Amino acid sequence: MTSVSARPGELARVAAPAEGISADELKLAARNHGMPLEALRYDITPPGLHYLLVHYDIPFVDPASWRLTINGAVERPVELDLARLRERPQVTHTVTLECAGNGRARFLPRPISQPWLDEAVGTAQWTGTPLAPLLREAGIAPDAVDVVFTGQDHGTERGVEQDYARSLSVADATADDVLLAYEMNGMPLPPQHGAPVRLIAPGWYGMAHVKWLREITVQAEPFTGFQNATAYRLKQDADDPGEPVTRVRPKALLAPPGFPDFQTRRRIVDAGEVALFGRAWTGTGTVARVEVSTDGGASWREAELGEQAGPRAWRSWRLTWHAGMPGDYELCVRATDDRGEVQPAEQPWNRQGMANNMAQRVDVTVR
Ligand SMILES: Nc1nc2c(c(=O)[nH]1)N[C@H]1C(S)=C(S)[C@@H](COP(=O)(O)O)O[C@H]1N2
Ligand SMILES: [Mo]
Repeated sequence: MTSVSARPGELARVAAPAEGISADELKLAARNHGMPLEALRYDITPPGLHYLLVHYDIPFVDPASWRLTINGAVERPVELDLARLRERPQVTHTVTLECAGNGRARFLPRPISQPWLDEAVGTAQWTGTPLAPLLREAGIAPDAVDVVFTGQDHGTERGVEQDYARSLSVADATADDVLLAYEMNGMPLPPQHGAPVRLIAPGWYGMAHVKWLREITVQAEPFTGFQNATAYRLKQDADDPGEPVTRVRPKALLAPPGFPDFQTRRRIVDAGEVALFGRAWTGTGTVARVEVSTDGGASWREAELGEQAGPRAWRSWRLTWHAGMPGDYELCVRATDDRGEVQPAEQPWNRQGMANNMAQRVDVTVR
């Protein structure tokens, strides 16, 4: 793990060619769990099965003394407690969240950080109050450009001590579907998911959905904090400022068919008709198609698409596989969005292991 003596702004380390997962990475992986992929079966991810990503510690926040301040380039700064926030108009959005680092451990060489494979995803019903009317009441200054969301959690990251903070542009922060959420699946937010209040920015990768929110600052200058300027960027090398990571790229996942081998997670199915089921999502537009290959990508069959609970929620897909000859197979799944963006077979590499939406591969033995 990076030490506190790291040079501020230093890049994440990249693993040497044969370097395995270290105890430091295992510490991260044991804290930040993924969604077991069999939970793709549920429209709404049941409590505890939603993936979890916490950069520092889960802060202990007393909901009775919690306050949210809205300040900076506004005409009338606002301070709200939880009761006043709950009195405001209430809406619920069903939203699929995916960590921008999902798929990081599949890059070669492997950027060292939380080593996700495919499982950093989940879908919840988020209830809260829309942010845009609150910001309008505060009176956004005409020259404002960014809105910074700051959490209560504190730590150091690559030598930079900070409270977790991320910004959105004024336009993105005032989109109709952006919420200050205080409930998840009809219950008060659990501690690990941002209690008592978090931001929900539907369609954005996970890092934008700031948990344990304590302050919203409107700025007339672009935000240059660590999580925007350094961390969540698509970089090639140490000197590359990189492009920002923003909205979720299209992705499909297969709920694991048959049953698993304990050690390898290889799937075992009986020859004959195998019902394949999964989910697909995207942060922009809609999922137009899901395809499955059982021959290593040589040929593809189109799955049947199901319903989705909201514009930014995953949708189900299904396909019957006629598994004939016993033997080992590699199943491959890919989504295409309504603009024709297809999940790639191989993801172009980036230095911090971000936004990897290469097509999932699942090892299956037909017996
Ligand atoms: N305050 C704060 N907000 C945060 C984080 C964090 O570490 N601190 N992690 C972010 C990241 S990287 C992700 S992927 C999502 C994860 O949300 P979840 O744990 O509710 O699934 O929260 C985001 N919001
Ligand atoms: Mo994340």
